[in-house]
Amino acid sequence: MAIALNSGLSEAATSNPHVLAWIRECIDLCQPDKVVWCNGSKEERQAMFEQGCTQGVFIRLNQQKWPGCYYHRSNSNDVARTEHLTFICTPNQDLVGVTNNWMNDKAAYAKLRELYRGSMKGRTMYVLPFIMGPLGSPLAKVGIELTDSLYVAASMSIMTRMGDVAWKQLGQGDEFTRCLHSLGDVNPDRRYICHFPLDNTIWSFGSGYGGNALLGKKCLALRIASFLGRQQGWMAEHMLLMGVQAPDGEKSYVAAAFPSACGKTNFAMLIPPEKYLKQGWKITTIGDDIAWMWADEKGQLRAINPEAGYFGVVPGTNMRSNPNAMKSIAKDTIFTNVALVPLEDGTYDIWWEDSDWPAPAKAIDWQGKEWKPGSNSKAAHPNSRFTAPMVNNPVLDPLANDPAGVPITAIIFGGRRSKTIPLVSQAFNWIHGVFMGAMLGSETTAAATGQVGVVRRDPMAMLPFIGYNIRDYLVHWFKMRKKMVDPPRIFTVNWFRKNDQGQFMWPGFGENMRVLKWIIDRSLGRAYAMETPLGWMPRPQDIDIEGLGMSEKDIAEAQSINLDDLKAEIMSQEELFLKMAGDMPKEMIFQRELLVSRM
Ligand code: GTP
Ligand code: SPV
Ligand code: MN
Repeated sequence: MAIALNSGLSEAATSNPHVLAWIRECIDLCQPDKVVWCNGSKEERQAMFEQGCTQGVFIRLNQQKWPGCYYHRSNSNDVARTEHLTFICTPNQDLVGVTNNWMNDKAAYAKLRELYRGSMKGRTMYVLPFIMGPLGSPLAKVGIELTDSLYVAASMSIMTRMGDVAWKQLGQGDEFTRCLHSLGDVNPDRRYICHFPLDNTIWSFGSGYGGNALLGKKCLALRIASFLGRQQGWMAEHMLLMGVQAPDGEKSYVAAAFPSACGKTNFAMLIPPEKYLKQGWKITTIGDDIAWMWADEKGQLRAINPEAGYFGVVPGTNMRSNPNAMKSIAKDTIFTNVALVPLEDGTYDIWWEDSDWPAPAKAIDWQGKEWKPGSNSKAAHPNSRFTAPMVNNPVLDPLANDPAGVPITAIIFGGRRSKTIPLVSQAFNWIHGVFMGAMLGSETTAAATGQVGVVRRDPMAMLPFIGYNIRDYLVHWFKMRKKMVDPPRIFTVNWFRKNDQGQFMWPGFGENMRVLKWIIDRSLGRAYAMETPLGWMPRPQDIDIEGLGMSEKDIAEAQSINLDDLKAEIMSQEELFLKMAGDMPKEMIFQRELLVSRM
């Protein structure tokens, strides 16, 4: 990091005229005191932490317990994605469809320009050149983020491949996503997350929170990328990617879309039950949040993870639920909005609900207020997050950096549904699978502001992330089928179904391996299933329950379909049909009819 004061472009790390012209414009608009060109090195990140500690952006954690780890507290009005302040900006509204907030692009530029004007006075502008995707991948994309947040700069250097690699891939070309970010005064009334897909541009103002501010993530790798993917014939999805290795060495790769805070990170790092470990089963992680997928020249769907780190939910993470996540966050990690625990030697520990440690006698909560056990509030924000480099993950898949990606055997959709939706079912075919994904419903979580726990339709777990018209998005899913010879089998799971006593009917986490095994076996044509209105489902005896502590009857209950509940579900699916009205692809209408006939 060029810490030395320098204004503007004298220390530019590139001679690319498009980059220089754009940065010059942004400097003129935002008027930072200085400009720092970042290279993404570990030394640079360390320098950012040091500087952040003196500026109050970071707090150094106890380095014996948390080596290389730092704490950051964001503004308490700024702790989750703000979907109502997120816009797709185009000349006409039809490009963005009925599920996105739209602004006319010219109007949006004009409005935000006034906010950016002088917003970096007295601040530093960090220039962050990054690549989304493994180096050399046909899908890898260059982005450059300009930000006045040291937290964003340090986080992006964990979450992306940053530095010279990006300048090299870009060369003298113009193909990069222009990402402009300013904290402004972190006022929700002046907060806008604007995407200009036609200009490959993102303007984010007034928020320092992850998905709103780390612009390589949801903004580029999902909203802009999904738009580009549709034009170029590939897919950007809100999916984890995992490897499943059988005892005989056979390796399968699975992609799974669950809405925000519905279990992707946990599933991607799953540790199989004892019995499976003894047999030699092994799960490895490619990615925990985003997948880019394309069909190769043989008609095989392949996927890469565009990210290089994990921005994961902290509460609930512990050695029982997710030991691999605990190991991933043991060093070189940023913790945002968990509770701080002052230690006697003047250093800080951290704590969160459902962690491995008993609640501390005294802590400072995510809002900076004193907290004691019995305080009527959470110490850590339910959407507090870790930012950890993926190289920390003990089960990182050897192909995680492979530019050729991994071949996908199965695609899984899953929501958080306390009622109605069974543990697992398989689509009859690709078109039915797309319908299943499009009808995905899930109870809202703390990952976005707004009410928590209400069921909403979240097509492919992409509702907040489709960067264009959902009509065209669904058609794109159907079209992708034509590029594939033997498409992945498609499944729906629900780890979150509850009984009448309000307890989870399925233990989840590592035990999800048992369902995953059936999914792999089905995909490879070697497991039994019975036909139901929802699709193919395992009989209770088709799910391995040895050592699980559940009976076949319990499985049957977790799998049961209540016709009245299902009718209500189908009625609530109608909502999306009405919303899309004449825009709903005919495949979807037919699938709905078929579902009703199967009832
Ligand atoms: P984002 O990062 O927001 O996209 O979330 P995610 O999909 O990666 O979700 P994550 O794995 O962080 O899990 C979110 C919450 O779901 C945590 O509180 C977990 O404890 C809980 N969870 C994850 N897997 C399971 C499961 O199999 N069963 C149950 N009951 N809870 C789970
Ligand atoms: C999500 O909300 O799906 C996340 C966290 O993965 S964020 O990066 O904020 O989008
Ligand atoms: Mn996510």
